[in-house]
Amino acid sequence: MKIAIAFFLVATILLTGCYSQTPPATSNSTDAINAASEVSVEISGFAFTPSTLTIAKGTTVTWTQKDAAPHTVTSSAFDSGTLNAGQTYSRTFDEIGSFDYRCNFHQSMTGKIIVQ
Ligand SMILES: [Cu+2]
Repeated sequence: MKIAIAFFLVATILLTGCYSQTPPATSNSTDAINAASEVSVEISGFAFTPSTLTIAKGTTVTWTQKDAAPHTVTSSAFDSGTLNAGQTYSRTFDEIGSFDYRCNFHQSMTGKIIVQ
């Protein structure tokens, strides 16, 4: 009987070890995309953070303006208008594609939304 119990314990430990070493099947395919249904981009220090954002179709992105200077979120497909400190702009991306955007006032401020 002791041998049976010992065998059971060893088998359990071996099985547990195997499972813990198996990586999740989706680890490689999902790390680049933000899978949340609502994602935030911060505008501060004259930059968009993150500057490149990959999202799923149907995701709403909200930009929050934290600089004292006014900024815009502007592309050929959308335009926030002037955002002063504390203001936000949201857009839901229902189309697959790549959207480059910039601030109308500061040419160095650029960002990109990739919709998959
Ligand atoms: Cu700006």
